Amino acid sequence: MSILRENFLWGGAVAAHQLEGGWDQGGKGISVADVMTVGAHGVPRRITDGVLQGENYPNHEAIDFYHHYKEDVKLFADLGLNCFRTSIAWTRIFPNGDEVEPNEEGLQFYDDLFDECLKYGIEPVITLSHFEMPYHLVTEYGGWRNRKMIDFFAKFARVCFERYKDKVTYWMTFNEINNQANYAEDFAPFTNSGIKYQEGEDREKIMYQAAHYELVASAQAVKIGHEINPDFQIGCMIAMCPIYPYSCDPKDMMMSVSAMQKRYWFTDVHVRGHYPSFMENYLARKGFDLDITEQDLTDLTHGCVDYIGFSYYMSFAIKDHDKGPAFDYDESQDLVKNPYVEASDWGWQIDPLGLRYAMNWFNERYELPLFIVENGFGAIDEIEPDGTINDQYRIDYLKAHIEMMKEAVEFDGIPLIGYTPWGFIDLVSAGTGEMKKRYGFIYVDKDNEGQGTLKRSKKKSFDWYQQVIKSNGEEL
Ligand code: BGP
Repeated sequence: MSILRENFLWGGAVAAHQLEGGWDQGGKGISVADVMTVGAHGVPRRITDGVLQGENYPNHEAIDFYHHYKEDVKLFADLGLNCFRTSIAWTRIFPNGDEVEPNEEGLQFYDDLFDECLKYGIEPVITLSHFEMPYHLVTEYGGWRNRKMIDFFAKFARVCFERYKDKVTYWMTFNEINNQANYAEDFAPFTNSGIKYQEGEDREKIMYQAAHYELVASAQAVKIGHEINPDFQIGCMIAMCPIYPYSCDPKDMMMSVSAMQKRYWFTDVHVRGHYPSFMENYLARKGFDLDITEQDLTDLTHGCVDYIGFSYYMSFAIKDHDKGPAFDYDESQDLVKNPYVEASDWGWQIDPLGLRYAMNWFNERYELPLFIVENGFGAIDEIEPDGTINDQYRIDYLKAHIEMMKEAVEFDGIPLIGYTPWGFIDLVSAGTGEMKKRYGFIYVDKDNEGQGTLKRSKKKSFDWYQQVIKSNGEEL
């Protein structure tokens, strides 16, 4: 008997702009992802003023899933997946974002893709907005700093829900909506909200305004979705990196509470339909006079999510730096290295037990079903002379995390819907824009310079994950 439920969703996760390619095909418009720079090792990506990157720009072709999806879905079936998490590129449906009518060719592409999945018993799990809003909405409206975005998003959501109402049950509104809490850097806010900051602007205030509009848009989408199909399960998607206190000094402990509030209040609004008290006080204390209407507050109460989707890659630790009673969290100053865990080549602190901790944190706070929609190990894979890829490090990482996920179910009684490891087929990294940081069980022959045959092959982890699924998580 498996610890996990009978119909547990075993899948893999990707996002449209990181694997589809075909960036200018089928009537697709330009998205923010098409105009980002490629970051180097350890250097985050930057935004541009709409400069389309060079011919070999990784996500323009990506792994060309747009043309290879039939052969790929067949491989996914061979792997044994019963679900496939991807996103719908907003720019395939509304190329500019503000059109009256959607683009039929884009809608048809996802119809065909979902049909192909369903043919093999693979259920599509869909994120509506995964770091790729139409770039036109940025230049014309300033992205999510503009209230008009709510209507554009709600319309996009309605069109998708209506079109795919019989093919998709599990949806998510905004990928890692809380990433933009890291407003100091350019990458996270831009990808999430299409916001480019001007010199001298109060970034934090703008971020909270944008986040508010997104949360209202998400709530409206949830309501629309439930009206279209009451069986829909519509979740939020939170980037979860638990922030531990560095020590048992009460000040570190309180700092950790405060930091968790500042990063995860988005979940409070998604789940409970209203702002938590600490956030109301914080906004007032800062003097942020946001555009929040009575109607917005009503909308929030009518659009609570059905489950919590989250990504989990790493944990953080935090130290109080004599902040006084406010414990205002500043990521760049207050996060410290955790001496108890190792880090990946990209400095991501590897902490399997943190997954069980995170699941407990969500469960105690919200008592909603959880769905682990991203988890994985980014590494540079070496090809052996015989062509094989022996990615034991990836297996080790995932095995350790699945063990903790099972403990959370077995010992803590946490309701868990499924598990979809990130980038199970190699794709373009979101954080760096490169190909060389790989997560896949399926290797794709393409390098950082955009060269390669695009041939797919199985890594060692492919057979391992196949066995994990077959045994419903018993054989790790
Ligand atoms: C998450 C994103 C994904 C993804 C993943 C890995 O934050 O939702 O889009 O790419 O992280 O990150 P990276 O690609 O930077 O290694």
